[in-house]
Amino acid sequence: MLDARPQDPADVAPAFRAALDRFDPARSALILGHFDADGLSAVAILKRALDRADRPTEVRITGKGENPWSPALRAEMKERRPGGLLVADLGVREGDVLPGTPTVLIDHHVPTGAPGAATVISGHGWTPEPTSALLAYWCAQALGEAGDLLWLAALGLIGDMAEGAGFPELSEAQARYGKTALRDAVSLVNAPRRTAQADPTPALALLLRCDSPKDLLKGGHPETALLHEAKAEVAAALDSAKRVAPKVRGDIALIRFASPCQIHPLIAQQWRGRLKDKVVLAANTGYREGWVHFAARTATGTDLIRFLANHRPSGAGAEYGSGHAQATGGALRPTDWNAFIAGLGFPDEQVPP
Ligand SMILES: [Mn+2]
Repeated sequence: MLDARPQDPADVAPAFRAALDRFDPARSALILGHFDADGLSAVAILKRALDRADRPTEVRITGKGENPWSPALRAEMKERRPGGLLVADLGVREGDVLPGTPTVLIDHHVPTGAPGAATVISGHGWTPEPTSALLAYWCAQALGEAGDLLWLAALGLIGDMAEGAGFPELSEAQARYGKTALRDAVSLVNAPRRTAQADPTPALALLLRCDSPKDLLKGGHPETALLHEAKAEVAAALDSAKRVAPKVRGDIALIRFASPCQIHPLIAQQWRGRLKDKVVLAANTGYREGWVHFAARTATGTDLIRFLANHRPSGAGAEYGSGHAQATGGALRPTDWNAFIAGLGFPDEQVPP
């Protein structure tokens, strides 16, 4: 089959335009997005661009442990009967998200399957690799002038650590809006999704309403205070998890703790710098009832997606081992966690089923 997916930035707007033309104009398009800075910024760009083009939209941000390919979310989407689906920063997985509904996947993670009839706008494998928000910004240009949304694309790039990647869009945004303001805005927008409640609503509201990072930080919006509270909650959780000593066996370092906050990626990232010759696993048994969530990072160059595939327990689902070769993780039921961690040489790290 002809692979018409965009191969460089200039291909993105035409591909997006062609996909939108297949949407049912009589019904709202549903925009789904990941709850981090890159995902939320991508959603805000798409919604603002579609609003201006007088195309009706609804937004659904995924919460803790949710993904569009799960039966629960699929049932919810089916109920909404959207005229089309825009799915941002949530991966490219096997099968149609909602069979029969025109779908665009805007993403940059390693694809884990063929997503049926969806239009795929993925920056995965490009050099440099655009994040979802930058791809969304290029998509928005298919609908008209979008220059005022550039700061949102920059938030996504900074949020996903693509600051040094060399995108001219980022340099331009930094010159226009200030490096510090952009970074501070990312830090605030990223905070709510890491809290126990994981409610991204105030962050998204600001991204939809503000006209610059300074407006977001200092515009007197009530949501800004909520983001500061979220940041304080996460900082406190991080503070106690930081004191947990890693257990090292062979090439693997395990840091295990229990917190309702999504701090396992931060802990893994932190130890990655200190244990440079290890695969670092940060496991959180308190994030979601009935699951062990973990983040994997390494400075060794090991392909972690392959590493996890080699150690995949039988019951692992779509939430296991996707993401990026150097930044991945997963969520496992206790039985699967127990098999997984024993297989890695930590039989004493089992959790009660
Ligand atoms: Mn992203």
